[in-house]
Amino acid sequence: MDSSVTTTSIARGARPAPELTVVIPTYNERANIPLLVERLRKTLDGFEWEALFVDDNSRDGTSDAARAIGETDARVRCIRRIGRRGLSGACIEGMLATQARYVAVMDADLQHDETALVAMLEKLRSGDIDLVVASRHLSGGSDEVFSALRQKISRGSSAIARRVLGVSLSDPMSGFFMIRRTEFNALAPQLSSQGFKILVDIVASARGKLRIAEVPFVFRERQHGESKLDARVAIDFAALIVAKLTNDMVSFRFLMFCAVGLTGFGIHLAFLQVCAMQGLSFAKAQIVATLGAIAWNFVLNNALTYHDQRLTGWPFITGLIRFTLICSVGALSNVGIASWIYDYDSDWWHAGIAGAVMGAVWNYLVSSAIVWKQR
Ligand SMILES: Nc1nc2c(ncn2[C@@H]2O[C@H](COP(=O)(O)OP(=O)(O)OP(=O)(O)O)[C@@H](O)[C@H]2O)c(=O)[nH]1
Ligand SMILES: [Mg+2]
Repeated sequence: MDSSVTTTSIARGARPAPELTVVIPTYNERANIPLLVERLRKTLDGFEWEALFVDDNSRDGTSDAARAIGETDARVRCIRRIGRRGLSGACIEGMLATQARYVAVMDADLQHDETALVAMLEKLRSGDIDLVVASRHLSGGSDEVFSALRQKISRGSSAIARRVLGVSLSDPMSGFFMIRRTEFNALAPQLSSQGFKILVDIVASARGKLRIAEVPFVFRERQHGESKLDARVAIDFAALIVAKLTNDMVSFRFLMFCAVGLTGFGIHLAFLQVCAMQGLSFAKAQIVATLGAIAWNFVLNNALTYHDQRLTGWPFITGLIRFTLICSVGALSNVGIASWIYDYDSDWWHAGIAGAVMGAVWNYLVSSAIVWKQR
């Protein structure tokens, strides 16, 4: 054989990619890391696999724990993300960072029964399946460790996902699944990095093109650390539904920004009322009310609309100043555009609404680029 062909096609010392990468998003899961790796070693003995932790700069040293294991076992790797938070984004980043033929996603807290990985892998190896979901709601599976309330919420949101998005899975809220890397790579540009429900997003974005199978698993108690689930997950889920229903045309963030803007309008009127009662001139009252409403909008947008990028400390102050400047320009453009339209169409409402929409779009686009830009 030609030696140049040999060296270029199979470089010396080359190690082929593993067959399976298990992507494990983590946030403050240090104590669970060695336990999980040990269980993966046992379960996946005889397979070519790797574990890829994607850690959002946990304060408890989760990434150090993963790397310490990786020093002696190169099958354990870690991506440390700085300045970013979010479960879906972490999963996507991990899944895009592998050459393995199959990619699984599972939680770090030992709630996902790792032994299901083998059944999942076998289904994908058969060649007829693109995605295997580990389900708590198939016969043989269960989520009995959940409180009655959480079971209800989980089942309710599953029903919404099935009905509204046409996702025909017994457990679309599962965070435990395995997919062919090529299929995932094709879908990745359509996925939202915000939110907690990556599986729903993958299945809804594929629009029936994925061949899907399910395997049962029993959901276990969290071993160490705390749950990161909070009320925000409901907002993220609503965001996902809106985005998928509108073909990604309408961003939920924008709707949220507008909803906050409407509450700001109410605050503006309330300020005017208080200033009038204090005997201020209209011009002064208008300035106070505008600044009050802008500050209100900033605080609410920071807490809700941009929860995943919320500013604290000094960046909060500079963000407020920037937001005030941006909204002042937005208010001027609102008046300018409304007056310009009024010259052509003397309907107050048409001109007023067009001005308000332009102001809102300006405020949204510019503030998301300048105030809450991804760090
Ligand atoms: N990288 C990253 N991982 C996260 C983030 N939020 C949660 N995780 C991880 O995602 C997995 C699931 O989070 P959990 O808090 O256990 O959520 P859950 O299993 O739905 O809820 P519980 O049943 O209450 O534990 C865990 O491995 C977390 O460490 C995040 O913002 N970034
Ligand atoms: Mg958990």
